[in-house]
Amino acid sequence: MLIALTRGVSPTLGNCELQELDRQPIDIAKAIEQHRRYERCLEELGARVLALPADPRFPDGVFVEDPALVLDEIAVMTRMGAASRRGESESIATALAEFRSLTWIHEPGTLEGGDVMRIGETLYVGASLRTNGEGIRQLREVAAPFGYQVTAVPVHGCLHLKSACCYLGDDTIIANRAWIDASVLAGFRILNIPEDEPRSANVLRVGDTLILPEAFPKTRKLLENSRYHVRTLDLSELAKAEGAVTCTCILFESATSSR
Ligand code: CIR
Repeated sequence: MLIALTRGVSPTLGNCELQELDRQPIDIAKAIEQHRRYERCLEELGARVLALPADPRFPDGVFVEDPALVLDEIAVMTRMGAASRRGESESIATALAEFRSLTWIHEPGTLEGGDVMRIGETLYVGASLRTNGEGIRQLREVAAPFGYQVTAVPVHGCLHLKSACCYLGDDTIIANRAWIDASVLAGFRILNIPEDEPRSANVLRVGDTLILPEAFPKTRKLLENSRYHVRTLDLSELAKAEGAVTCTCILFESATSSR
């Protein structure tokens, strides 16, 4: 069964970490409603939503993608580059321990789940301000016994690798080439996002559907013209916290599998 692990929106979301954006007031009630619709969308697409309660201690707790990377065989608990967020890991670890054995990234390594784009047995990992070389090295070490290769991708001008590119399946990646050197992705078909929608490369595939914020109509058209089935959601308040569609859940099959 496909599980989507989520966490409710913290009432303190307005104090979130920000890297590339200026702070704007966030309407918490609206953020909660938008997040609820996001969870409903995941359910409609066939996922069982496992929702952790909001935790006022952690403004960014809703962005559950960053504290963990769930592979088919194990879960890697990351050590987030944003120190204010590290306390989020405990409850995520407890939830994931029901499904996978856990392994942890240790100091001085840092790694955030938003920096990891998995394509088959390759983990592309953003070398960003949140993920350092030691975090990438440790991930390579823990993932290698299960047959994964790790390829580092320098990221500039955005928060995470998956702010710059996401895998859509069928050897296709949607990307903002201004933020990554796309030469490491040679061999894939690259869909270039429209220049005036630079934050639209963060797209979440669930089954055969792509979820995209409704703020990106040109990107929607691009995807639909490429024959993808797209669902859009209003995520305006989470976007002010530098979040988008992949960062707000961890999607994984409940059973472990070895490949
Ligand atoms: C942060 O800066 O950590 C949060 N405000 C946003 C995290 C978004 N995470 C993601 O895209 N994977």
